[in-house]
Amino acid sequence: MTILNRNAVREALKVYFIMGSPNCMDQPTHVLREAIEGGITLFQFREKGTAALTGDKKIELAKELQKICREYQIPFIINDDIELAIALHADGVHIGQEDEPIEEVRKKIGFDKIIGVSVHSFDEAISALKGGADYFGIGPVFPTTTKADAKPSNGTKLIEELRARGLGIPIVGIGGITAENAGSVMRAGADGVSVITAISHAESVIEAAKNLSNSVIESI
Ligand code: FQP
Ligand code: MG
Repeated sequence: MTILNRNAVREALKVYFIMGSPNCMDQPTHVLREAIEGGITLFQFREKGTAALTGDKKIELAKELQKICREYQIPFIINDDIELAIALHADGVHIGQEDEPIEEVRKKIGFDKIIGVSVHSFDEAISALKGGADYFGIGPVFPTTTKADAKPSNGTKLIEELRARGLGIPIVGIGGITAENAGSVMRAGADGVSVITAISHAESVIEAAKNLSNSVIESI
């Protein structure tokens, strides 16, 4: 667990936007600015999939997006790439079950950074908690086509189970979330919702972020 305030992490998770260049219909820097103007509260740089940038180009884009986040004081999280997160002094990393073990990641990035972990079961949740996770990403709550290796959607069952069993860790739902169904994820016990497509593929990124943000706020 970081030395950062758990409730600050909880607050930041409300409207969590994830993207990389393959998700954007416009320049990623422009998409991020619009999403922030629309009310996102946290950003994850996930440069993955077909035509993803690598090497210096990936680093360059990460720096540009981080600069925008700093300008607006939105925490900047990096998906998977621990070395990049360390090099850029990112605010944290997000890791899944197939990524580096959380204990190793914590040793590398230190206690002043956020570590988010994808969990799909009660057992994975307990292991991640023991490893000092700062938040869980739980999904896919609804069907998604964004991630080729996504597991079948399981609704909000696991979120409800973890809350029923007394876990207070910040939780964000992910997978197929829209302004229409975000309320149900929040009512299941999540602290926020995470999206790629609902914002990045919207005709108006700013309006999409506003709509999602309004749904989340109205559900609290
Ligand atoms: N939850 C979240 C968050 N972010 C993610 N990137 C994932 C889940 C998925 O490693 P993972 O993590 O299973 O797959 P990938 O590295 O392809 O994204 F909680 F932040 F919303
Ligand atoms: Mg991963």
